[in-house]
Parts: sequence; C-alpha cells; structure tokens
Amino acid sequence: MNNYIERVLENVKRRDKHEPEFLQTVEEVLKSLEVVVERHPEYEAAGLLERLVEPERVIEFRVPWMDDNGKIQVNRGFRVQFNSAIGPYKGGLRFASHVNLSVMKFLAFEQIFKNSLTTLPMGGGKGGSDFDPNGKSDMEIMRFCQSFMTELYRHIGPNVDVPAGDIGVGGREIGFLFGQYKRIRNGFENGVLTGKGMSYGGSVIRPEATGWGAVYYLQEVLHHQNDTLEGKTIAISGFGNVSWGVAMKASQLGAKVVTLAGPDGYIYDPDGVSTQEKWDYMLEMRSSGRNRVQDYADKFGVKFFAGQKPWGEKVDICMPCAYQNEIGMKEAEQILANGVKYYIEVANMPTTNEALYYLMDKGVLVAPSKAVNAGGVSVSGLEMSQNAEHLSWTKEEVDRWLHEIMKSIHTASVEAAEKCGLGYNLVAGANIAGFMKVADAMMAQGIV
Ligand code: 2IT
Repeated sequence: MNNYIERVLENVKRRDKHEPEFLQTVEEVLKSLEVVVERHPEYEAAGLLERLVEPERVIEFRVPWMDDNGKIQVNRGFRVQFNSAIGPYKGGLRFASHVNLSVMKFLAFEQIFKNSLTTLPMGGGKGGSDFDPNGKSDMEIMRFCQSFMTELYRHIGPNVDVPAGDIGVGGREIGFLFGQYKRIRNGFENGVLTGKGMSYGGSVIRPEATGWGAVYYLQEVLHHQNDTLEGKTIAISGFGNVSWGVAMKASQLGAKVVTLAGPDGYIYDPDGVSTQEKWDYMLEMRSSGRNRVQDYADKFGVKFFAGQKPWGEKVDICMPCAYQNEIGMKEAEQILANGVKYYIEVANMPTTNEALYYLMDKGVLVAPSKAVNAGGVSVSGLEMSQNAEHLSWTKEEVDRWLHEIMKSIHTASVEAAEKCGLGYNLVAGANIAGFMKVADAMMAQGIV
C-alpha cells in the first residue's frame, strides 16, 4: 500500500482502536485512494487524509426521559459532524440498541462520500441514540424525542446540520423531533430536518427513495453487463422502510424479492413480495413495534426459518438491507456457492471487509452501499431545496430526478475507476468519485 495511506491508517488504528466499525470503513475507503494519492502529492503536503479521518466535531449528550410507569430512563445521544467541506452536515439519526460512538463515526464517515456522490451540496454527519423504539408506546417515543431534541437543537439548523431518519427513526419520530425544535426556536424552520410529513414540508417519494434508488442503481449494473431485471430472483434482509421500497420497485420492474429477514429469522415467499397487500403489510409489521418477520409467514402462509439468515437461498441477486456486518465469510461462501452473480449492498456497510474483497476476488459483481443507497439522501437534498424555495415537486418529477441521480452515480463511479486503471470496480469508483469533490473543496479552503 502507498506509504502515506499506510501511515494515516496506522495512526487511526492506534488512536481509534476501540472503534472497530469506524476503523473498518476508514480502511475500506483509504484502500481505494491509492492511485489518487500517488497522482496528487499535494494532498500529503496539506495533511488532507489526516484531516479527512478526524471528525470536525463529535457531540455526545445525556437523554433522560420518563417511561409509562413513571420510571426515569437515561440514554446516550450523539451527533457526529464529520465533514462540512461541500455543504452543511447532512445525515440520518439512528435509534437502536447497537448505537455507540464507533457506529456513529462509521456512518458519518460513509455519509461524506455518499453525499458527495449525489452531486448535491451536502457534508457528512450522523447521529442517534442507543434508545430502542421497538415495543415503546407513542407517548414514550414522543417524550424521548423531545428530550433528545432539547439538546440537539443547539447544534443543528437549515444551514448548519440537517438530520433525517435512519433505522428506528421514521415519519413519526421526525414529527416529534420537529415539533420540539420549532417550539424551542420559536420559528418555522422546516429545512432543519428531512423526511418530514407532507403537511409540513416533506417531499413526495422520500419514504420510497432509498429502496427505489437501490433498484434503479441495480438496473444500471445489469445494463452494463448486458443483462436485465426481468425474471430475476432477489434475496433481501430486513423488512423495514428500505426493504419495502426494494420489494416494490423490483416487482414493478419484473423481478421478484423472495426473502425478508428480521432479528427472529427469515421468510421465503416463492411468489415474491409482489402485491400491494404484501407491501402494506410490511409497513404494518414495522409500525407494530413487534420487530418480528415471522408475522409475514403467518399472514401469507409461507415458510419461516427461525434464527437463520436468508443468504443460503439460491437466487440471482443478494441485497442486504438490514444492518452493518451481517455478511461475513460464512455468508459470503454461501452466496458464492449458490452462484449469485450480483451482490448489491443496500444497508450501510453490511459486509465485513474480508467478505467484501473475497466476493470481488471470486468474480461476483459487487456494488457498494454508499452508492446504492444514496437515493434516500438525494431526495432529502431535494426536500431541503423545496423548503428553501417554498415549492413542491410532483411525484413524477421527483421519481424521474431520482432515477437520473442514480444513473449519474453509477456513471461517475465507472468513470472514476476507469481513470485510475481499475476497470469496472464500483467499490473503488464510488470512493474515488466521492472523495475527489471533497478533496478539491478541502484543498481550496485551507488548513481547517
Ligand atoms: O444513510 C443515509 O443516507 C440516511 N439514513 C439518510 C440520510 C438523509 O439525510 O436523508
């Protein structure tokens, strides 16, 4: 590996050794930048990579709230403001029990490159809490969100930092968060959050955008390989908002999602998750707070596999849509043994680095999450513009624009990798393309 990159990486490994997820993403991104760094010696002179891997600001705070039994609960809140070279910090809030500083930093770091790829002016940030909304009442969730925002409000703003949803944060949570922000600020600044409801400045297609965008990106990959979606079977994990969008768009375009997965196991639906009734039921399962995918099997009379992951199923395409690191070597070997041709990451960093490079080495076509799932934040960027300009676009306009953005992300990745002599490498291509714009901006802005 390039000397400069190696030194930066060693330093991160030493200083951030207790943050495994963050180390993992830094290693993956920097590894892609070898050719670029060799062509641009001025980056080393400007300490560009050392600055890139250090967040501009990390905020950690106490979130006290009262549960329905009158008991005081305390969670930990975070906002990582990682890089604002190309725009205000932008990125989701995740409420889940696995949230910690390492997870927040990995997500914020990924977000820098993802947001850059969208071509919109958005920096990288992420936040959240180790609060788990599953099984909580609406009033508990409201009290938690109000307490969370009572600290967060002082760090965010339409031109400063614009949070959105992620795992555990959907329309309901964004509503409570916005209500409290507005109350404290005494002003209607709806550009401070995205993923809002339609009645107070939300964008059409924002709920669908991540899943639909992922399928549009997949279409580009297939097109590049002279292949099509028609008749393809797809295994996915998760059963939330992103999985819902993928299942819907894949069926509309002639393919079939045959698995869904949750913490309790996975379901196999040979007919595909391909009807309005099934899509609606997915939303019901998610909002029930039961966090069980077995409910789908019971409702539609399909098979449920308790405690198992879906990656042993024989399909054409795998699209992990749940959590980080759900695919390690064991799952990668299953995927390879099943002759899966396309491995399309959708969740943020669903693959361990070892498994990711293994699949690529063995000739599986791999697409990286920071490109594939960028449709969500792209429509968030659009929501920000609509709020700033007091206008609203139609479903057709937003969908057409989302489709174009996903195409352009694929094209930019292909071109960046080719320019560096790396062939059709979507992983390196996304990292390089995302990095170049941020690097240019950082170089122009001096040592900050
Ligand atoms: O991972 C992501 O890109 C998100 N959770 C969405 C971020 C956003 O600001 O819409």
